[in-house]
Amino acid sequence: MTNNKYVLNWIEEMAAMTKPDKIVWIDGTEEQAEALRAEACSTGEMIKLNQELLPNCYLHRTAVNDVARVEGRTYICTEKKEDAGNINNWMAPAEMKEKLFKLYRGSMKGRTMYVIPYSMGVVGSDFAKYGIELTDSIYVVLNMLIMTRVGVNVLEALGDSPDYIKGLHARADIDEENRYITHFPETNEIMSVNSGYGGNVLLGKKCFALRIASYLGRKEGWMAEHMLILGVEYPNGDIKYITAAFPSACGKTNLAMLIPPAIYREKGYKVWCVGDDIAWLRVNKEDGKLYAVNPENGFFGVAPGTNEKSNPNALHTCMRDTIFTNVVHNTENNTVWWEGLDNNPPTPGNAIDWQGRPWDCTKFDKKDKSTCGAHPNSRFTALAKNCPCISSEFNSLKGVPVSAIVFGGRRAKTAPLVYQSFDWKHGSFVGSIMASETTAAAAGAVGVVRRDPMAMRPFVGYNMGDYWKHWVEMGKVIPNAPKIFHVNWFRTDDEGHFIWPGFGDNLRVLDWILARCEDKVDAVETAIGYVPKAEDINIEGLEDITLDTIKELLTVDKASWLEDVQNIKEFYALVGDRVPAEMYEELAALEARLNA
Ligand code: GTP
Ligand code: SPV
Ligand code: MN
Repeated sequence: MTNNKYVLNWIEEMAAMTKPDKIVWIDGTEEQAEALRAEACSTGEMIKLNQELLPNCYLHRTAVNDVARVEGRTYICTEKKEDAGNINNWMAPAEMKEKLFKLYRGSMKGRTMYVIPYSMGVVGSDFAKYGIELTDSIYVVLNMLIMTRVGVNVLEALGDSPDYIKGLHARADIDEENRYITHFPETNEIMSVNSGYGGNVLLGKKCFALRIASYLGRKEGWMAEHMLILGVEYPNGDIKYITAAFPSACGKTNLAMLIPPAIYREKGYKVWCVGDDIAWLRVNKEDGKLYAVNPENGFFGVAPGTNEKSNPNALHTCMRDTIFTNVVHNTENNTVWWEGLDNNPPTPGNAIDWQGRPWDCTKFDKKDKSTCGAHPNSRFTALAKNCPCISSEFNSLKGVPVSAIVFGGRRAKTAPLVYQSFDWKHGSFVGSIMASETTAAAAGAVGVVRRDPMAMRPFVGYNMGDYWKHWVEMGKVIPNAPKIFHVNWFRTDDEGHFIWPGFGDNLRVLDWILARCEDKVDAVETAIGYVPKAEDINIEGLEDITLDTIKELLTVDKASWLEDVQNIKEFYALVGDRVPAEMYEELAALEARLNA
């Protein structure tokens, strides 16, 4: 399919090491995809679901030990350790490759190596970057066909150039002790072994579009961020765009596809989704604004909790052309189910859980995750073009102009519903001090507060301190920079219930944010930033939420913030000596304001 010698030589080398029985090039045609689906079904790798209810939908179960990203086994391999920084795991490239090559050697014997030429971004656009993933997994091929733009046209666009990201994935033995997700940003390489799960193996996503791309962005003067992109359409037809960075499983997909509350819908408000996970941002020379594109082609969304009320758009998106991973199989009608879909789980005898065992929904206990039918990090892989609210700018070559950047985390206390930073530098600081309770999206304990700067802690492909410096520097070259905000949908009351209704009602907060961007509404200056006047958050039509609730949600408790400041100091010390001076200035200023 190509004469590019950089591509051909590399594939030859990788095949000589992994020893596949054959090599198949993925051309992006429907015929080839269909043949692969049939093959995967014949071996049990995938299950074809009810084609009347769920046309072109399939179910896949991963190994029980392989259900989420593994941050402890994710490495940034730069020549110098300082360039990866203290937040990343590091190993010297030569040492890591020696270790990996042993695991790869002969690992594809008896198997097929698939060659996937793919593009992150619209093929041929200024934003686009190309990659080739070699994998021995049909599941990976079929997911990449949804999540990225795959095909011969990518190779045509690449031509004779060596400028592509090399990705090698082998399932090997799915051995968690020898699982490695490794990145070589200095040589544009990604190597993944012993996993078959999502972010570990769909190398275009977190590995390329965030870890490698963040490194390239710094080198080339742009940004790769863990952000959704949405457009709010006003009754007069104006559309304003917002990007938002929340940690994994903290609400990006939900916010990106939100349906406005009735009182907004009746007035004519609409929300359009441009992306739900990753944004690539560049300064536009003509108007000096920051423009965003979503480099992906689909959604790899969290299934549990997705329902007709919380996220109808996501639900409709995954009613066709979708691969479900680790959800419940309803064998009565050959469909799928997950916790929080509806109140009708498949009855005992008709249900297979995510581990492939018979599942008894009557034994379900909210407090015991082991009784779940679907894994808490079970996912759907669905095409963006099937989303009812996909933006008409989804395939735009130049992207959409960003009015506001929103950071957010899962904080039971401390962080108010929303606040605005004083300026870009302070906004970068606000991003750097983000914290959130951990979720099931990564292996490890759930519900522990940890600092997750810009929601990028697991995804920055270089030194975190240098990344913050890049943020500060970008502010100086964006003449019409977006305003920066912070939100928290997850404050809880004394019984641990979320106070704010969230989901569609989050538009009420976005409405205030955009009004601030247009200088249409006042705010109260506090130690941490500008907070809304309670009466400026529209609560019309909300049951149970009064002006007092909003006041409570907006309180800034100085004592808990001062506690946070101590924790931030420790975190900055951990990040190390490349934390930019600007961040320490902001931290000192925050502490002084809190003590004033
Ligand atoms: P990744 O795909 O892992 O990056 O996750 P994400 O940030 O896209 O998170 P997603 O939108 O899938 O939401 C994850 C979980 O948060 C789901 O269980 C949602 O039901 C829940 N959630 C999302 N938005 C809200 C909200 O506004 N309020 C509350 N209380 N929960 C929410
Ligand atoms: C995340 O964990 O942020 C995800 C899922 O979006 S994964 O692709 O597995 O990283
Ligand atoms: Mn994500």
